[in-house]
Amino acid sequence: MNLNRFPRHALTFGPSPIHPLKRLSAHLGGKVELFAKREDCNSGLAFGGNKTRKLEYLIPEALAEQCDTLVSIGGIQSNQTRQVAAVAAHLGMKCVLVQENWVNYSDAVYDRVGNIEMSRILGADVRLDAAGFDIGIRPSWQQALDDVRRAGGKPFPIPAGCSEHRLGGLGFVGFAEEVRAQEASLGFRFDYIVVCSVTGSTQAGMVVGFAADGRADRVIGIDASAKPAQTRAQILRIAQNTAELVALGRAITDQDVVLDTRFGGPEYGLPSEGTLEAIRLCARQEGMLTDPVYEGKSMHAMIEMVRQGEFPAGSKVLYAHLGGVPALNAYSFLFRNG
Ligand code: 1AC
Repeated sequence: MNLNRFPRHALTFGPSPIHPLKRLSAHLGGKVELFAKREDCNSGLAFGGNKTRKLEYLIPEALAEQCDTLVSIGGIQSNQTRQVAAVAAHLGMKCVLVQENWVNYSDAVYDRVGNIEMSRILGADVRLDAAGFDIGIRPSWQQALDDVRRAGGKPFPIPAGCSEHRLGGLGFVGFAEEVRAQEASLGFRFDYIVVCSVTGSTQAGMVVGFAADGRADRVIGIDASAKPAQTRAQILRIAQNTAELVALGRAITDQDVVLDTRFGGPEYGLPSEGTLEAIRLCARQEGMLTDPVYEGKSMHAMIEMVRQGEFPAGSKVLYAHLGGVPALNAYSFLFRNG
């Protein structure tokens, strides 16, 4: 496998930290050791997150092609679009963001605070669109690309979550390599890696990266799309393409993709009671914040799997914290009593 032949433009601080979740592990019975790898604090660019790691491999192409405008898409409270806006500002590029109405939820200021507020402050041209949730290629985004071209600009297309981009899986192949280096200094290997999945390239990259040491199916994806068939198909397709790109040396098959569909409901962007309980428990045991759209769902899954004894005693489980917390402000009503 060869990741080094792909140019990388540094946008992160370097390896994101790994630390134990000691109080949460003890609270859940102490039979399983939980750890977190903190992509939520991987960069100084508007709080960073998993997309910043992926963009490190897309940006060299944008620069080589002399594009002047990054064009991306997500929901109103998209983390992707906030991270693209920050990277555009950092590079002195323009940014157009399509924010579709992916979530059936509206706090009074849902379209004013959190991620979207930051994108506006970062100088992006933010365009609200009424279309509902869909992780595929969207007409609104293609329209935004055409608008930039018609105005004489050169757009660089960045699909939702960077996922449908040819290079979108590379960042998280690098994540696996980084974990291996960190394991060497920690002196142990993680038995499972828990990760939230919606548009697919985060898990796809990890599946390829951990396939290199036989752990592809130890990457436990937690669906947060509540449309798991589409998410699963996208993870598999991106993983297969990424495996070829990096010359993994073996094909990725359906058996390599583990996607737990129990925790994504009731809908994309809407938390269940379990999500909310997990957010509060993790915050109160560890001082670590998660959000109702992504990380609260994967945290709920990990907690429930420990409670149900689904990880063998003695397992070391790595929770990949992908970011997402800036959306919390948009859900203030849910937390009005803590
Ligand atoms: C859905 C891509 C996604 C975001 O934050 O916009 N994770």
